[in-house]
Amino acid sequence: MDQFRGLFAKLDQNNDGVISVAELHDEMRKHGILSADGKVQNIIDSYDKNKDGLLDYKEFLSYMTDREKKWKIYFHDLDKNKCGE
Ligand SMILES: [Ca+2]
Ligand SMILES: [Ca+2]
Repeated sequence: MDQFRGLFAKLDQNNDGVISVAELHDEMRKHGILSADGKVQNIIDSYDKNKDGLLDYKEFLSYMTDREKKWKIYFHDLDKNKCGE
C-alpha cells in the first residue's frame, strides 16, 4: 500500500499527519474531481472511523482501496477488447 504514502503526503498540506476536509477538497478541485463541499464531507464522514472529522493514513487507505476497486471496475468496462490497456 506504499504507493498511497506519497499521495497522502501530498494531500496533507500542513504535514500534521491527517487530511482535513479543506485539504481533500483543495486537491480534488485541482484535479477537477469534485467541486461540492458536501461530497468531500461525505467522503470524510464515511471513512472517518474515529469521528475526529479528519482522515488519518489508515482511514485514507480504506478510502483509496475502495476507490481503486471502483476504478478497476470502471477500467474493466472501458477495456472492451480486453487487451489490458
Ligand atoms: Ca493536514
Ligand atoms: Ca479520523
